[in-house]
Parts: sequence; C-alpha cells; structure tokens
Amino acid sequence: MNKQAFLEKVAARNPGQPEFLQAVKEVVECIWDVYENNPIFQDANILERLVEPERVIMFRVPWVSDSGEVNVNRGYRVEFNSAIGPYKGGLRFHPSVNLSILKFLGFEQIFKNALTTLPMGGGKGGSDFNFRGRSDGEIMRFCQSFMTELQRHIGHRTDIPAGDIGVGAREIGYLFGQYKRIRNEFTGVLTGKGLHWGGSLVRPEATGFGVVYFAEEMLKAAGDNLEGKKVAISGFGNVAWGAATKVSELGGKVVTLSGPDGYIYDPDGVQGDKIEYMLMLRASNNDIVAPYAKEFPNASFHPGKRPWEQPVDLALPCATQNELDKKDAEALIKNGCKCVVEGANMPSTCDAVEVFQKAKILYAPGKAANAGGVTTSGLEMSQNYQGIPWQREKVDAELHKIMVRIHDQCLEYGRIDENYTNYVIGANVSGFLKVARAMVEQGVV
Ligand code: NDP
Ligand code: 2IT
Repeated sequence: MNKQAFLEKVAARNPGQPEFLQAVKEVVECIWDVYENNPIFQDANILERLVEPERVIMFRVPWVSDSGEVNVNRGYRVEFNSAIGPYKGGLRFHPSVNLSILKFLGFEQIFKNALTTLPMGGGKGGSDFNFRGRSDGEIMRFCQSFMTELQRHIGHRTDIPAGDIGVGAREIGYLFGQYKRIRNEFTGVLTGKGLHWGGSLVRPEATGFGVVYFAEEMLKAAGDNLEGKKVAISGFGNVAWGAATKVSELGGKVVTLSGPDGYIYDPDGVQGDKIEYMLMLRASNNDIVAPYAKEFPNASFHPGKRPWEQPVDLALPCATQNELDKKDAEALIKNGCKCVVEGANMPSTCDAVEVFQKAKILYAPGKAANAGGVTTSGLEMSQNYQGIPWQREKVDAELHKIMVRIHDQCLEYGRIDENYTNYVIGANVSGFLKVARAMVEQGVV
C-alpha cells in the first residue's frame, strides 16, 4: 500500500474524526520513508495496528446538580498503545471533548511518551463536562460519578490517568478519593496528586517548565538564548502559568496571555504578582482574561483576538488544538518571530506548520516540547512505586535532563543540514522507532 492509499483507508475507517486524522497524517508523512525501508515493520503491519486503539471505553456519567436536576455527560478512556508501558495520559473535561479529540490526543501521547524514555504507553480520556458556572460540590459529584465507572478499567500497573484541560489538582483529588473508596487501595493510580498524598514536587509547573527548557535548547543549538526576548503566550491555564514563570526566571519577558474572550498585551511583562493574579483568575471558574487589564492599567485587552498579531521573538501556544492558523503564522513571521514552541497539543494547523517550515524558523511540535508534564508524571510514578518522595531539586534536574535528551533525539533524526532541524520529523521518527520495535518484538497482539 502506498502512503496515499494508507491515509485514505484510515480516513474511511474513522469518519467524522478530523482531529484524529490530522494527527495521523502528520505522523505518517514524517515516518513513511522509515516505514518503507523497514520490511520488518511492514511484515508486522505496524502502521495499521498503530492507528487502531487497543481499547476505547465510552460510558454514561450521570450526576445531580445543586438544584436537584439530573445531568448526563459522556465519559471516555482511549487506551491507545501499551507497547512500551501501561497506558498513560491525561483526562480532559471540556464541552468540546469528543472521540476524535481524545483519539488525536491519545495517538500523540504514544510518541510523546516514547520520547521521554520512561516506560509509559499512550492513552487519553475525559468528558464533555463544562465546569464553567458549576459549584465545587457539583464538580465533586461529577468527578465521583466519572470515577465510579472508570475505576474498573484503570490501575497503577494498567492505566494511569492525569490532568489536562479542565482537570487540575482539585479534580484529581476528587477522582482519587472515589477510586480509593471503591477499590479500597492506596496506589499511584493517578498522577498530579496532592503533595501530601503521593504527588510529586514540580508536577504542577512541569509542562510549562519543560516547554521553556526545550525552547532554551533550541535557541542554544542556534547560538542564542532567552535573555531579553519578548514572548507571546496563549491560554492562562496550567501550562501557560508554568511557561510564564520559567520564561521570566530565565530573563525573557512574557507580553501576552489569552482566554476564550481575547488576549492581554502587557508591555511590562507578566511576572511576579501578576502570575499569582493569573492563577486567581483561573481558579475563579470564570475563564476570562479581560479583568487583568483593569487590575494592571498598563496592559491592554484585545477582545476576540489572538496574541499572534503582536511583534515578538518567541511564541508559545499553550491553550488548545488548532488555535494558531496560517494567517496567524504569517503574521508572526512578518513581525520577526524566530521561534515557535508548542505547549498545547497540536495548537498549530497543518497550514501554519507549513508556513513555519518554509520560513525555516525554529519550530517544535507539542509532542516533543510539552513532554515535561508527562515526564514528571512518570517521575511521580517512580516515587509512588518506591514509596519515597524526591526532593524538588532532584525532580527538576531529572525533568531538565529528559527535556535535553528529547531535544537531542530531535536533532539526531530531524537534522536536515548545519543550519536547519525539522523538529517534527525528529520527534515523530524517534518516537515511532521505539514503539514500532517494541511492537515487533512482542508479536501480533
Ligand atoms: P487548562 O484547563 O489549565 O487551561 C486551558 C486553557 O486553554 C484555558 O485558558 C482554556 O480556556 C483554553 N481553552 C481550552 N479549550 C479551548 C478551546 N476549545 N478554545 C479556546 N480556548 C480553549 O489546561 P492546560 O493548561 O492543562 O492545557 C493546555 C494545553 O496544554 C492543552 O492543549 C493540553 O492538552 C496541553 N497539555 C497539558 C499538559 C498538562 O500537564 N496539563 C501536558 C501537556 C500538554 P477555556 O477552558 O475557557 O476554553
Ligand atoms: O498531554 C499531556 O501530556 C498531558 N496532559 C499530561 C499527561 C500525564 O499523564 O501527565
């Protein structure tokens, strides 16, 4: 089968799943030559097996609101690939969640987790639950109902979920409590846990820190650094917060944040107290950034717009998939942006990626650059298995080391010439080779 026929077959088997097909296409485009040159992979039909999740679980999540109304949401867990370890990946609670989005995220997670070099397979789950306007009690009851079903499918050696959009420390707490109650066992079945009950230091900030460690390596390889750089960040959630914190620590200046209502431009930089304020805004369950400009009058609010229209040196998209399109990419390049590093999963559309690659700027895909979150989840698992918590410095040093190693892998497989590295090829080929070899060695399962 040639590449086109393969992609057509996947499209025909997965109708109505555009995000999943987008993620598959990107990987297949990058690894096809490697696949064609490895008859062992073809004999084992690795690619067709790889795009088929090992298991997809879908379930009803009924819960009662404060006013006594009975609500029904849909819950999912996509257990995509366990060739190199137990299924591992986050849970997303957002009204936009559907099977296509969770399959794209689960598929990406396979390669991302392989890049970390830790023993973790790929999975993802979540629900179309909308936390906006919900009380704490409602969020708790929803999480309990969700876990009442999910608990029979997961386990600390089987499938270890974590957070993602809409799932942070609070939700992980409620989910863990319900798991423990039903199963009557205290294990590291979830990561991102509270510090006093099995969580790891640095996990909350790990994704954002990792993005910036990765950006630092990219700049270093190009003979540059973060000092004095102007940085645009989108989102104002967990990943955006960690990234903003680390950028300002390393001498860069974050000038934008964004929410579904628009973006903030702050010429003085988002740092110090402003980062605390950002956390407060997020915790309010209101999900808007507009109040920032009232609190800090030097900042301006741009309703309905995206931050990519600002002249910056670096762009770190940290909100969600397909939030940066061709026009945004062209605007960034026109305004002199030299480096785009993805904190979110698949935030750039295919057309936008093409613009970056044609312009030959430094561009890194989420599956390499945002792997710091799941890396630190892997370190949390190690601590749970050992029964001993590690010091902050040790976790941060391991995270840093692994981000540097992921960067090295991208160079090894994606270096085109002295002056240009295709990080998309580097990440996909390196991740694919590990998983494909493990699948061959384990036979047809
Ligand atoms: P949070 O829920 O903390 O923040 C997400 C941010 O993105 C919010 O500002 C949110 O606002 C916005 N957002 C979410 N969905 C949409 C949408 N459909 N359209 C526009 N804006 C949206 O999530 P995280 O910071 O944890 O996650 C951000 C990104 O990083 C995601 O792509 C996630 O998959 C990825 N990621 C997260 C990791 C983690 O460890 N948490 C690890 C690696 C990657 P609103 O909800 O109002 O839309
Ligand atoms: O997309 C991701 O890598 C995450 N949401 C983190 C997954 C995890 O298991 O820590």
